[in-house]
Amino acid sequence: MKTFQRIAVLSTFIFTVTGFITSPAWSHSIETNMRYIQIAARNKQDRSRISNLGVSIEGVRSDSVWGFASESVLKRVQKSGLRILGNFDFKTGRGGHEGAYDFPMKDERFHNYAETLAALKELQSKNSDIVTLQSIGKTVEKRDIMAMHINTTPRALKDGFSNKPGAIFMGNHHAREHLSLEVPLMLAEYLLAHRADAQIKALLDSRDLWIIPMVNPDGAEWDISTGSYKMWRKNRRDNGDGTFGVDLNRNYGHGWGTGGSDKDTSSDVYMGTSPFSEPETQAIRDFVSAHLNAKVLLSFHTFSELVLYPWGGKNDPVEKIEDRNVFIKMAKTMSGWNKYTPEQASDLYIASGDTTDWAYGEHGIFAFTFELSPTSMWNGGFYPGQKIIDKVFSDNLKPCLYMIDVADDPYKVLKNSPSRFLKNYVEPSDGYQPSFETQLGSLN
Ligand code: 0X9
Ligand code: ZN
Repeated sequence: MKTFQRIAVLSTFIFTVTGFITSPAWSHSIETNMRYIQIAARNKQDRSRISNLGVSIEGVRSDSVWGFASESVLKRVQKSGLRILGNFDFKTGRGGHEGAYDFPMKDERFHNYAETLAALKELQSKNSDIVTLQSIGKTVEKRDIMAMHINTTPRALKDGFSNKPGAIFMGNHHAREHLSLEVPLMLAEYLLAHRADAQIKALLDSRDLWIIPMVNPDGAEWDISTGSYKMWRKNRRDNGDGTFGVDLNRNYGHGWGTGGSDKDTSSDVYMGTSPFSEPETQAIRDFVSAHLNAKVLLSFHTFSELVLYPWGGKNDPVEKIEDRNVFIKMAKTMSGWNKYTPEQASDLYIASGDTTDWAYGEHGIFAFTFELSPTSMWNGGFYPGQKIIDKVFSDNLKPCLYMIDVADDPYKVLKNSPSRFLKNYVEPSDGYQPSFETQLGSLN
């Protein structure tokens, strides 16, 4: 496009969409203090109200709008009581913490930090008899790392501790792996939406569940901070040498720094200055160490469609044969549902300092990494688009329920010990058979 055409088109665009036609200061406003803000809005009445306050609405989503606001318009919106979800400095690309950033419109179903908090809060308030939310620590940039606790015993819920067998699910250690947040969040939604169904009720009644969907909110927000993805992986530690970020999945303290991680601060697999140097991994360490009723743990990552188990930091197989057999049996069983490839993590590549090596190595927790869909970079890689979300969740629902089911005694997967959640359970001939194959068959 020729320059003059570009100017003509641009000014038509600005005059049309910003509503500053009558304002002599419009260009000045845009140059200086114009904010690009996101405001909660569910219907056209909400949108009209926002527009009447002087916001030029540029993007409409099902739950919110994005638009430009000058300083004075912003003040008006703040006074109005409308919920501001994002507040973005259009000129510098920098925003305040909460919800300053967002996904491109085509991926609006993905949850940014503010939306994740809102979704968790909504689930909690609708199920306040069995759900609490707590911050398990702050990130480098002082965001809360939120954990959802689901437990049907009021006392356990109040204390934050339980003697029921526990299962821990987490996501989004790596910033750009946004799908790894959606799956545990949807798991929470699913469990709570089906809490009255006999089998889910039996699981909820007898287990202590923790869901930490967003371990690395700083990184995830950074990845979406400009409206186009940055391919960011690490947290947002200022390394003090012009580089940023530590790879949280190289920062755990079991076999830290013994391979597949880097001392070079600019590396995407930078291990940090010491084991657990990062507040995010400290938060997970302290949380898990305080909840050793947890017998299983699942850390979601993307992508490649894999079910991985320790060790990841060395080639040796898990030394205790019984444990090794549990890992293999569980991995194979879960792969039967999601059709991913089960393997020891180091078969993929050696990487020391990951979550699952630490959880198993320090606490004997049967800890798995799932590398969710897609299969490859050519099929979307880290940014496969929102269309994939529902399928990936339904592929992984049964594996998640199975993890919860076996949390009472993971060794039962090696025995002829039927799940007590099964109504029409048929004694298997060859070890533990997961209870959900027939019970939840209709979910597919
Ligand atoms: O490298 C990682 O941290 C994980 N893959 S990802 O593409 N999501 O970054 C895999 C971790 C598996 N563990 C080991 N191979 N140790
Ligand atoms: Zn990852």
